[in-house]
Amino acid sequence: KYAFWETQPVAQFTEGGEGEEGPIDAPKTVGDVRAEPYNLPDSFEWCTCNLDEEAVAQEVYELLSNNYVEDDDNMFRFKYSASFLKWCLLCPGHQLEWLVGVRVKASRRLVGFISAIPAHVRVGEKTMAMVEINFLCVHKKLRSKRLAPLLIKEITRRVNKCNIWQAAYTAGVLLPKPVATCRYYHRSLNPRKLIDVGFSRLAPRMTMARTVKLYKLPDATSTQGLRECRPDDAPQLAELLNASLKRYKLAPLFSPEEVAHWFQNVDDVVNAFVVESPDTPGRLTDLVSFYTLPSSILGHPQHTELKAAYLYYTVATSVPLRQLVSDAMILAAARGYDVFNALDLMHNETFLRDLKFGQGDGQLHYYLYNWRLAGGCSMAPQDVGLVLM
Ligand code: NHW
Ligand code: EN5
Repeated sequence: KYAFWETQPVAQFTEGGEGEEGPIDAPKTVGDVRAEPYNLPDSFEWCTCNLDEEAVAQEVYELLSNNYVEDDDNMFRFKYSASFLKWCLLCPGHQLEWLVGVRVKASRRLVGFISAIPAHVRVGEKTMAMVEINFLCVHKKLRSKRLAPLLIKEITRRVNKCNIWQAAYTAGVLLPKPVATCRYYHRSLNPRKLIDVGFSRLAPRMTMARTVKLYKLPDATSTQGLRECRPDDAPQLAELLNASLKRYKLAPLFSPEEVAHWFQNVDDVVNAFVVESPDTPGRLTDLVSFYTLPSSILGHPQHTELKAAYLYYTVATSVPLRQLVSDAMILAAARGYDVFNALDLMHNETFLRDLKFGQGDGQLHYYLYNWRLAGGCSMAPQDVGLVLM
């Protein structure tokens, strides 16, 4: 069990409460890090995926569209758009050598990928320069050949070369050892389609007409002063957001430049809305944001794509969080989304029931690389203030 993960500096299932909070590996320097890439099987080669090149962005998009994460019943597969991948991976401070690909030598075909982006993440009292790892993918035809451990070791090497020793990542699968485990919740916006494609079911003793009525939303939002976030909001929004994230045990810290990047309005990629105080023009009091992640509907005769919004970061100071999220759902419904998703982290428990979210069948485990929590303990979903794409 876990032949690879047992060799890595991650908390193990077997350990008791002995460890101190802190790094798991003995401290190293950049000079200690292996200079050469890890050896791949003979027919493969490493590459750096420059997503600034449209053709390369398209290759990564196609690899993921055909081979990335599916639900437990293989009915849906995440379909991150090329523009989403560029937004996500070409963020402030990005390093092209952290967009690692594996190609077949003979054909140059891209068959593997993993990414890292820089972030400052606080765990308890300690804020560290880390990376966030995402989009690990091996082509379906090349599964179970131990390519994933090579991708992980190679990106670790490239990140260590930049003097970064910790990482955060999430996965639906159980690995040693989660720092937290969250649940997905789903709010139907287009119940007829969701039922048609098997994403949800008609509840017992409910008709389609009653279901459609149950999930119907108003046309207009209710929060006074709610407007699209603008680039010049970034400095004040960074203050507001960082202050709000202090409440959690695991949370990022955003620079104004990062806020300007992550909280933009780009159609079908990300949407961010702020509340500008109706009393004090220019003063920002609240934030609500969501990102767009469609899924392919596998093997359905009519429908091919599910359009999902995922709740991203929120800050509620002048109105209840439930009202901000309700307005975000109204805006998403008007923009043609089929479903609005959220995790049970941060303070999301305070609105899930009232806003008619239902628990999904998926989990999301949070992990840290080379960092142990005090006593090997994990935290509750409500202690998590970090959202990864
Ligand atoms: S989670 C989404 C991951 N991607 C997918 O699920 C896509 C569909 N699946 C695949 O493409 C978000 C393949 O099944 C993958 C595994 C590539 C997943 N994380 O090559 P082998 C992320 O991207 C372990 C980590 O034979 P395969 C986060 C597995 O337990 N490890 O399998 C990524 C086993 O190890 P074990 C995973 O099916 C975080 C080994 O891989 C994993 O052909 C990465 C088997 O390898 C997963 N999701 O390929 C870690 N799934 O110990 C970052 C399986 O059990 C760490 N495995 O023998 C930090 C690095 C940076 C540090 C910097 C300081
Ligand atoms: C790393 N950044 O399982 C991400 N999704 O619940 C990688 N279920 O959509 C980690 N199975 O419950 C990703 N409908 C881990 C998640 C992988 C994808 C996944 C789950 C999350 C999901 C849906 C569809 C299930 C289809 C059958 C689901 C029920 C919704 C229903 C709506 C009405 C009220 C009750 C619930």
